Amino acid sequence: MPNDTQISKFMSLVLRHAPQEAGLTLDENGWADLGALCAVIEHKFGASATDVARVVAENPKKRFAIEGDRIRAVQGHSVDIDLGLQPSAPPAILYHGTKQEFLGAILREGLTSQSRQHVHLSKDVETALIVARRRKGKDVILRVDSAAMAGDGAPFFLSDNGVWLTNHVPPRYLQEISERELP
Ligand code: HQG
Repeated sequence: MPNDTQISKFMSLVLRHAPQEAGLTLDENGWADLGALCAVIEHKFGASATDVARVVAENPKKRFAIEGDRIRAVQGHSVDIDLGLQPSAPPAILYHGTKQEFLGAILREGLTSQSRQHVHLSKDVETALIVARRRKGKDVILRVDSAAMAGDGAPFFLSDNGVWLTNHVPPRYLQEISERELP
């Protein structure tokens, strides 16, 4: 029996990046047909619709949303969809967890969305550290002056699972947090 993490990873792949891997299409807001996704998952993993519902409900980061007979990922897309999020006022400070190897480029160009639709920012240092630790190498945590950015007109969006999203963070709003300040 596959574990929930394998199913969840496959769902992230399909619903954020490559719906064609499951023969699915996403609508302009990122929704896919739940029944069709469950059929693919049943075929691939031998898991039922009940298993899919459990993966969605118990996902530690609440990555997916089900509405009636449709499902979508709540953030993290590389495919061009519109989550329909309304801009909202961010906390004064946000954080971004990354790696030392990217720091030079980030301080030159700012944070850019890379392969995703948005730059992802965390509400606290602890969450940013978890994001940073997904990759090998030395962790770097950046403090983002989101109050100043918002004051200068940059839009911020809060995803349904609590990730702050924006388009680009120019270097002047970034400051590296020194190691001794980290938890
Ligand atoms: C870096 C996970 C060079 C950026 C997490 C990051 C998050 C630059 C990497 C979500 C750069 C992109 C997203 C620049 C940014 N030059 N490197 N100018 N600007 N970078 O995975 O923020 O588990 O696309 O620092 O929890 O790491 O998928 O973004 O290291 O919320 O739900 O380029 O993914 O959520 O990597 O992570 P990513 P991220 P899930």
